Amino acid sequence: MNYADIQRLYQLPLFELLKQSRAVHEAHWPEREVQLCTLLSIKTGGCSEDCGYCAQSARYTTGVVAEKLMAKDAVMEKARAAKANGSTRFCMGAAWKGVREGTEKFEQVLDIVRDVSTLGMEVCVTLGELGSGEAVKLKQAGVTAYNHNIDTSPEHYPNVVTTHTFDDRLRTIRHAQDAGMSVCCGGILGLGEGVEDRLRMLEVLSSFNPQPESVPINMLMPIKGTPMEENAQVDVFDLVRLVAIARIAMPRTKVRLSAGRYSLSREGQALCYYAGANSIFYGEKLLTTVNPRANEDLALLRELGLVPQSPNPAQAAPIADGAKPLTPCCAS
Ligand code: SAM
Ligand code: DTB
Ligand code: SF4
Repeated sequence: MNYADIQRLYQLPLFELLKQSRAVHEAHWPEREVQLCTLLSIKTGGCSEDCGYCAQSARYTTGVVAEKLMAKDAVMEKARAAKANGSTRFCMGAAWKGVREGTEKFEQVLDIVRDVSTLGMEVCVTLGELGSGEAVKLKQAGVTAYNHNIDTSPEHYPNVVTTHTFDDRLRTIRHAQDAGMSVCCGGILGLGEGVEDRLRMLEVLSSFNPQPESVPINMLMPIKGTPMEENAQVDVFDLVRLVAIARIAMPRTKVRLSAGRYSLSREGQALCYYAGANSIFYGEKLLTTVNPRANEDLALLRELGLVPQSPNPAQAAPIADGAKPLTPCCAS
């Protein structure tokens, strides 16, 4: 969807926007289902990158202590618990700039993925930059989705991160898609961006071919010690509008309420579900920060008449539309 159309949606009276997003949601999704995804940080802290929002960058003193890659048995224990608690997706995050074939750490990750993929959940990893070879290996090991966010607009990105570029992010996304993985790609609200950056971010995401299988919408968790610790909180109606526009611009994409849900009221979350959000990170910890308690999330879903999605591990990655250009991957 182009910028002008997205902007027109943004300018609609809120209830008119919600009417449209609800109609798109009802036409494409089982109305009551919400996917529960569990996150696990398998390698925490000590990251070389300078992402201005991140607790795990080694450039800032945030109180996060750098740890080694978790052992496979410990990861499997968490993955089994996630499944037992009703999650249908297990997402493993690592605080790395990226991974390279032939390194010990990459082989260890592949080994972990092979085992986790036997449990019958969707397997998502977020490991930073990938080349085409790494993407193929991850797919073969059993990864169903790769999470790599564009985080904001291309114009605002250099104000947030200087150690890699927006084009680097696009390149990794293309490698993941070319290898046949689904792509989970979204962003963060609250990075000091303007409305136009938020809408540009949705324009870029919706221009992907294929569109992302899922779009996480994070609100900044302000981390003490980072350059963004004092950023203003995101307004709930801005979040709801963004969710609604994402639903309309990417009808078949799961829209995942991500970081920042801890500070959203139950009513705020209900509006997001109504607007088209159909997935959440579930469990009381994200990577390093807090998330609502599982029993509170389940209680809210019950109260709203929503139900956790049933497992669907065989889900195929979205297919590109042959008549359109593929996800942009920049010059080189
Ligand atoms: N290093 C990998 C990368 O950058 O893609 C994977 C881990 S990174 C922590 C994954 C995503 O978490 C980021 O792209 C960002 O969208 C989100 N994130 C990290 N810190 C956050 C924060 N303080 N508030 C909200 N979202 C955050
Ligand atoms: C995403 O978009 N959000 C998740 C997941 N993908 C990896 C991570 C949120 C992290 C929030 C900050 C933290 O816990 O450190
Ligand atoms: Fe590193 Fe990812 Fe955090 Fe950036 S967002 S500092 S790449 S862990």
